[in-house]
Formats: sequence, C-alpha cells, structure tokens
Amino acid sequence: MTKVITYGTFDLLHKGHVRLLKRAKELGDDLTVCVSTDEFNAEKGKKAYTSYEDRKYVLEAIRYVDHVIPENNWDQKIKDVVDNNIDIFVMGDDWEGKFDFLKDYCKVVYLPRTEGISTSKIKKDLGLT
Ligand code: C2G
Repeated sequence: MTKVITYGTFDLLHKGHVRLLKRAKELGDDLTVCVSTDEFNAEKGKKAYTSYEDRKYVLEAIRYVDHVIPENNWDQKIKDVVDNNIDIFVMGDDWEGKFDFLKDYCKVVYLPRTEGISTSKIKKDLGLT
C-alpha cells in the first residue's frame, strides 16, 4: 500500500484544496491529511474562519481523504512520515523546495496550485477582510 500525506489549513474548503487532495490520492492508495490546529494557525499568522474540528469534519467527508490528524507545529513532519510509514509527501508548489529535507524519509512531490482561487480571495471578494 502506498501511503501519501499532505498538510494544510483547508479553511473554507474550495476547488483548489479538493484538486490538491484528489491528485495527492492519485499518487497512492491511502491519504492522510494533517490539518493545522487553531493554535498552530495562530503561529502561522493565519486565522481560519472555521475551527479545527469543523475543518477536520469537512475533510473527513472528502472521498479522497482516508485519515485526518492534527498539525500542531512546523517540526512534526519527519515523525509523522516515520510513524505513519508514509511513502509520499505532497504539497502545492507554493511550498516548492521548503520540505526537501523530507527526501531522506519519503518521496517529496510539489503539485501545481489551482490558479484563481484561494481562501484569502474568497474572504476578500466577500468583503470579510
Ligand atoms: N492549494 C492549491 N491550490 C489553491 C489553494 C491551495 O493547490 N488554489 C494547496 C496548497 O498549496 C496546500 C493545500 O492546498 O498544499 C492547503 O492549502 P492551505 O490550507 O493554504 O495550507 P497552508 O496554509 O499553505 O499550510 O505545514 C504546511 C502548512 O500547514 C501548509
């Protein structure tokens, strides 16, 4: 079984997120999504509209997602990859190169982002920011 992992906030889930999840799952048989907790989002300088629990609930309903676990800090990725026997780490290419240190533990794949959509654009277009 080829196990894939990806990380993110996944606030106000949109097509860009779902396309990332779809393509990540297509690289293997099992996809774990590591979702930033509200506390870690604060560390990332992000304030998600929906809580960790609600973002987890939504992601668990996505057909491509098999497991959802919390992302509490920047430093847990190696342990997550090792402890979960992950074969492939996937992120959108806005993170290109940032996680290459994981190449010692698994395959690292950066996928093209979906243009024209983002949570911050949604919030801006709705006059929320
Ligand atoms: N994404 C995408 N296309 C978009 C928007 C997002 O492919 N139009 C991808 C991002 O590249 C990322 C994933 O969807 O791989 C989740 O995006 P965010 O929720 O914005 O995640 P981020 O805040 O970048 O958190 O430790 C890593 C961080 O937790 C990543």
